Amino acid sequence: YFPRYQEIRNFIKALVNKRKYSRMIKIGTSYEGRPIYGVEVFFIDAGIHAREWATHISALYIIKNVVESEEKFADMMTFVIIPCLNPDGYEYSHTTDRLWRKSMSLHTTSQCKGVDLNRNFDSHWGEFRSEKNPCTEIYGGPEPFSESETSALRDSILKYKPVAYVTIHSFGPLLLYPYGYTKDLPPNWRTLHRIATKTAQNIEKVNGTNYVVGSAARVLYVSSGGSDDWAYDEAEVPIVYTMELPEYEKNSFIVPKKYIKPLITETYVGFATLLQNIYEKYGV
Ligand code: 0X9
Ligand code: ZN
Repeated sequence: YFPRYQEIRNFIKALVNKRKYSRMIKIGTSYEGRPIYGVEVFFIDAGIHAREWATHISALYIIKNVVESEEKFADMMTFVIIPCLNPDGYEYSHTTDRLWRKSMSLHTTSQCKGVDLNRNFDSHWGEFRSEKNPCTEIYGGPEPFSESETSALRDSILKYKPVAYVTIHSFGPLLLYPYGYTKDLPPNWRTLHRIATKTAQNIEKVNGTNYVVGSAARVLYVSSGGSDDWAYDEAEVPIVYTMELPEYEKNSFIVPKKYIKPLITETYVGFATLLQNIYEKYGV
């Protein structure tokens, strides 16, 4: 099932209490005042877009496995996993509008709420597939980092300087590396492509899901202001992916309950493959 935000909070609190090495961190506060939590345990976020419910549960499953595993994950790397970057939007998608995408902030005299958090980062902000009209689904906000949620993520990435940043979205299945704002490829795209291809192969072994690998702008569309491009260009994180989890009904964010287990299982295998490859390349 799909937990409400309070349940997400209780779940990770109970998990981290079991282990000495992991603790819960608060990276900031949402517009409506909800604390945004992560577990300090590679840097992953989920739920930038409220309605993408496949993402929150996948991140929770990764947290659970990392914390409970007998493998010495914690010795390999420090993890920051944020299961719900947009708690206000997530709650709203439960209570009021299942297909809500944005944050819940109100900036203008307009009645329309919400900013598309994945258009609000300071990377070619407002240039492509981003709207100035607050009533649209892809409103980029009044200025870059106008949102508490995106600022919290920015500050946290700058603080932890992760070697890898994965942002989980839906739907795909796609494993995308920068750039989103241009069809040009980034300097280390061969490495990014190789690791992504291995990851896709391992995921396919689980349930046969076929991830398509490539740059966001080439495989999906050109859009700017995304967290991935900002992390790569501005925060200089060398390994960056946007993972678009599979769709289970055509063009839908709805995940029928019977697919939850196969989904979180294969996503975890993807995470483990990425981790292994990143560790081999950058681990100490
Ligand atoms: O448009 C987006 O923000 C992402 N797709 S979604 O359907 N989940 O909304 C894709 C973002 C890919 N990255 C960049 N364009 N930077
Ligand atoms: Zn998304």
